[in-house]
Amino acid sequence: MSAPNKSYDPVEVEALKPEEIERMRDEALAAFAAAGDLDALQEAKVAHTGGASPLALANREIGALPPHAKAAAGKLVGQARGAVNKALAGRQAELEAERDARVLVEEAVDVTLPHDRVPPGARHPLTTMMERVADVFVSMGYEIAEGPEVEAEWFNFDALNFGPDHPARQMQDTFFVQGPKGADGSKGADSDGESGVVLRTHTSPVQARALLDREPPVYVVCPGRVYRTDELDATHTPVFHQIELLAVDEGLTMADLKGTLDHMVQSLFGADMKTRLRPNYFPFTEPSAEMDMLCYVCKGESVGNPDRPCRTCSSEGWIELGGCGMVNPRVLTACGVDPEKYSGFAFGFGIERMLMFRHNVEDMRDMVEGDVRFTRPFGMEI
Ligand code: FA5
Repeated sequence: MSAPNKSYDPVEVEALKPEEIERMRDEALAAFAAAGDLDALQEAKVAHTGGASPLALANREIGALPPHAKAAAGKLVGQARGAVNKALAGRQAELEAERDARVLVEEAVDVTLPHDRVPPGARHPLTTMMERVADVFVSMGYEIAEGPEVEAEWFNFDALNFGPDHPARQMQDTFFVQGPKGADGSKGADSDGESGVVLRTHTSPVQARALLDREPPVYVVCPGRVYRTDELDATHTPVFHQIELLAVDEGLTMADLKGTLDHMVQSLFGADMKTRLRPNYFPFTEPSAEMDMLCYVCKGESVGNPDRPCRTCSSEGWIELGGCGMVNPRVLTACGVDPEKYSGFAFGFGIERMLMFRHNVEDMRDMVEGDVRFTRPFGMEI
């Protein structure tokens, strides 16, 4: 800043000469106009409006002027600074608008591009099928019951009236679980069946568990995974799923079993469906039956009709579903239920087989190989 002066004219102060102020203003306006982007404008702003800019320095000179000269000089500098700030704001708005327009173009989203390259997961159709069947019974008031897959031989066989020499107990049907080794490293009770522990071969042991856990009346549905030493082929797998139903109450008869089976197939396959029973044998039901349902595709019309063959039932009119019967009184007794007072019915069937005929799956191996090309057509139900 110049030294205080009392008498001289502001035009004699170099920085406050009108042509100097004009030059400073014009230089600022030119710098703003030349700024090509917001960064360049920011630099020009600091240079021409900041504390060390020519106009700011000129403004400081005013303080040293004699009072009579301050107003005119202040007006001159103020007008220049006003013009500079106005130009700055205008250019700022222009550059921001340009940037916004550019971003809209550069960051545009092509909504026609393929999406979901990583498809969401979904439950396996076997799980969905099993829950769909269980839901039929849950809606009738049945309770879901579960049991362990590594099961005591007693629950899997003895409680269900399998005799000690029943062929199902043999190693060619049942996976026995090796017992723990002895403390001295000796071989533990092993696959000769001595461990008394098996991978359950059916869901029927849950019947015994449910009866021991509850007081009658008992109405339970038991979905779950089971194991048998079957080879993997088009119609068998060593690990598969069953769903079991057990009802124990006073006065239950075969008619209740038949009505329940009919209700199940009607809920799953349509109102005009029905079931039929054929005599069979299971140690834990007496009498026992094999249950078939009417073929839901041809409704029996393909039988003896070569013009209308049916792939689903091989033109037999009926599809085999599983086993059923009235709970053997010996099972009730083994589970602490009085067979004089209570009776019950039970049935069980394979979910894989149901998925096969319901969806025309020709090879059970497709269900276990985990290829999404098999599961995808079932939809992405979660
Ligand atoms: C039983 O397992 C009885 N526990 C069913 C039962 C329950 C009868 C309650 C009476 C009362 P079975 O061994 O037939 O029965 O098997 C039932 C179903 O499991 C068969 O109809 C079939 O659909 C399915 N299944 C059996 N073995 C296999 C296998 N290796 N792979 C796929 N499904 C199988």
